[in-house]
Amino acid sequence: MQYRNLLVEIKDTTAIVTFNRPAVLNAMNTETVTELGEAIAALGENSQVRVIILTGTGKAFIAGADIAEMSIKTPAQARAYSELGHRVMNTIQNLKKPVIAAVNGYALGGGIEVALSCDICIASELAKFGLPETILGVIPGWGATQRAARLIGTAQTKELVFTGELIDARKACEIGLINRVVPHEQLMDAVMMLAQKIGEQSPLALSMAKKIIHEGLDKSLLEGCRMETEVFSSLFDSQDQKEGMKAFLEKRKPQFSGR
Ligand code: DAK
Repeated sequence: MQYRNLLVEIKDTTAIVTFNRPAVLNAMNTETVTELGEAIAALGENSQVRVIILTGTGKAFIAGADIAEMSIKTPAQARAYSELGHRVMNTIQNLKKPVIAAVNGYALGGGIEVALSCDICIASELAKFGLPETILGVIPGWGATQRAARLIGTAQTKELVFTGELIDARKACEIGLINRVVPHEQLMDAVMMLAQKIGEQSPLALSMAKKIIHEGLDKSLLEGCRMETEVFSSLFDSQDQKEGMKAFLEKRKPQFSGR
């Protein structure tokens, strides 16, 4: 796959998508957002790929939406831009495969929004997070007001949005925005190891777990637990359940087909 603003590499069962506009700290213009949606959809269909990692070239993960491009938008164009971003973030969130953000540097505005749409976020100790939209006279437009509020609560989200201040990776971890902080030079090794571990699990079980964790957020506890029972029992009709339990009893590693 060839893109102008992304590098895509597949190693074994893990795909690495790297935002690659270092001259503007990987700021996302319309073309980059479009390419991200296309790359994620294609990797979702690629049967070799079990886990996807998103990361950035240079000192940024993503320094936000491209302000130069955004500055001249009309309200109608801004709406289309916001809707495009939402479609792409939803593609990541609804993908049947786990997506990990490996945040190597600045994750600002739209950069946090990409990380928030991923399933797990691991950051370098040099990473910085922030939602600086209000100083630009706008609000986050690709889901941060909604996803961050659900993940870290309204108080922490309001502080990030209202002040626009950058926080370091440790603070981001403390407030639950990310999973873990690692030394900068160990970031990709740590994330690759995590991806490999996840890649060994049943792809079908992973996709169903991801789906119901997200769907459960919009349900009552009782409805969510009922949904879990439905999915749990339906998996007993799958090859992955047969293989996983057989492999355990035969004291060997399972070979999952994802069906
Ligand atoms: N857009 C465009 N260019 C950017 C950029 C950005 N977001 N961030 C950095 N750059 C460019 C800089 O202009 C500079 O370009 P040159 O001057 O070299 O031509 C180059 O990248 C290097 O940046 P700096 O020289 O500034 O580097 P420093 O290390 O000094 O500072 C910084 C790094 C990350 C602190 C600083 O660059 C910075 O503050 N950047 C802006 C960060 C920011 O405000 N990001 C949030 C963008 S707002 C919506 C849809 C989406 C969104 C909102 C609404 N709707 C449609 C409603 C999303 C909004 C955002 O993401």
